[in-house]
Amino acid sequence: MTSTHHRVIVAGTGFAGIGMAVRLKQSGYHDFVVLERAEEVGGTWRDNTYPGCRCDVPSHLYSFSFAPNPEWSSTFSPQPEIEAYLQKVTDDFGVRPHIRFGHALEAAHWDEDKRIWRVVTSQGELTADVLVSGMGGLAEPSYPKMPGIETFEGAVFHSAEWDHSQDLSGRKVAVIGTGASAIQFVPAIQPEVEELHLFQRTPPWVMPRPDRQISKVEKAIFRRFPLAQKAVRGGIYWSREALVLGFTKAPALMKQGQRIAEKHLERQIRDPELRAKLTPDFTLGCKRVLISDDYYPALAQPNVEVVTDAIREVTPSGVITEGGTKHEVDTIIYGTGFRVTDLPVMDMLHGRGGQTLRERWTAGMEAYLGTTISGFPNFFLLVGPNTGLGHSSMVYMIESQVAYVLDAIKTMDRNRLAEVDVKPEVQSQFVDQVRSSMKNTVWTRGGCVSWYLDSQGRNTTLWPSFTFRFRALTKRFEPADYQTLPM
Ligand code: N01
Repeated sequence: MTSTHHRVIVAGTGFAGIGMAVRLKQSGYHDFVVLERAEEVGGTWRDNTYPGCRCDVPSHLYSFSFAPNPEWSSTFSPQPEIEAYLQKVTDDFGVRPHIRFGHALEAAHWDEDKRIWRVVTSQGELTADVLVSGMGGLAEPSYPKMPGIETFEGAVFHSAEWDHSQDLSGRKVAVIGTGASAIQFVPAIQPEVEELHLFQRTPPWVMPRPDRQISKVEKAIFRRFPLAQKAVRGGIYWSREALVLGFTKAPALMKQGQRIAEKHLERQIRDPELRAKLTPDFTLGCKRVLISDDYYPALAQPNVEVVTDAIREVTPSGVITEGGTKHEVDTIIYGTGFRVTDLPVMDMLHGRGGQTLRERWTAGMEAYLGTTISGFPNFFLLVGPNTGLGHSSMVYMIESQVAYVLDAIKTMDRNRLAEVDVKPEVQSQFVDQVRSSMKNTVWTRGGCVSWYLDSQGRNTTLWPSFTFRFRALTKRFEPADYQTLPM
């Protein structure tokens, strides 16, 4: 009979879950399972299949350090390539046999007596000494609440759940939202739809996209000389780290960036009225800076209308704005982002005394090093609070966290520890430092409301400093930071 108890359970198979699984296996751990609710790996890169979906971070950096890919086709890889990369890493590093597909994590309870996690999945219960969440921060689509939406008689779907059965040619489409997803799918669908009504609440800053195909010669060099690819990766990494200075310390640098974005808009949009609608009124960097060369040109096409009036209600055949204008449409597409500060895992996880993460986080999401939460022993949260980035590759942050978790598990083995629970004062001190470095940054003072902020206006999502600093902090698991209990 297969054992239902494991040393480690990892939930999710995006970059975080796969990265964790590979590093566990490489370190000689074999008694671990990875839960995946879907039937294939990939996380957000499996789910987001909207037309035009691609990465806005160069792929040489947006990949695992242990699995460089000399075959990336262009600077910013399209979604199918990234999804295929994650599948290949899964197979190349032999972690597929550890994955339980079709197993959705539904709840996890800390068993104080046995000092194990009781994990309830859609296929039954499993237990583990250590639980690692790799369920992601951009996994659950966020739907806006619009009066009357249930009466709409046409097709409705979200960018993260694209309905490929819908043929959009000749359709009258309402797109709601103008974030990173919408600016990619709007130019992709604009040529085929009859009318596109783009409902914009806040115009984003859009920079030119310096994309290009990677030549056969370059690929051959990367294959033959992995160090060359490493050097390119290093170059991209350091140029992006320099942006942190701009985001946090040097407004003059951000002004320079703003001028580039203004020129980009000016060059691509000739109509002053449309240009005015598309001009942001907040400081660059306050929201995620977007990159596109085809978004503005698509908006200048005659079948597109940019609607800046707020939405009042939805009727069976369209959308009515506050000003009373009715937009007759037969399809509504949400590009409204994700539940970032309202993660479903908050209700699933029950720590000491049965307390849920939501109850623990009444004063906002927080974790020591973005990874461990006092009252939730032996639990590690990848892509946790304040580990997100607006400027660089999340894979770098994930690898830092994975190394930390691995060191924690090794330390538990070495010191024969049954339980590690971060000390509340260690967590508070860390969170205080993060919060104080958030003061006077563009994210809180830039004059915008973004998904980086929670409902109280706290930035509980981004890492406010250099990523190499995060790596240094997560380099070693320090048992003195934790309340520990022996086996
Ligand atoms: O979502 P978003 P996204 N009524 O939250 C609007 C990553 N990503 O899916 O700005 C009307 O950015 C909202 O308006 P406002 C990346 O990290 C990466 O586009 O809040 N409008 C906004 O315009 C990104 O940041 C890639 O005023 C409403 C939009 O919907 C993150 O995913 C590609 C509304 C939501 O924008 C999320 O991007 C794509 C309402 N009730 C995404 N509610 C890469 O290339 C929301 N909006 C790696």
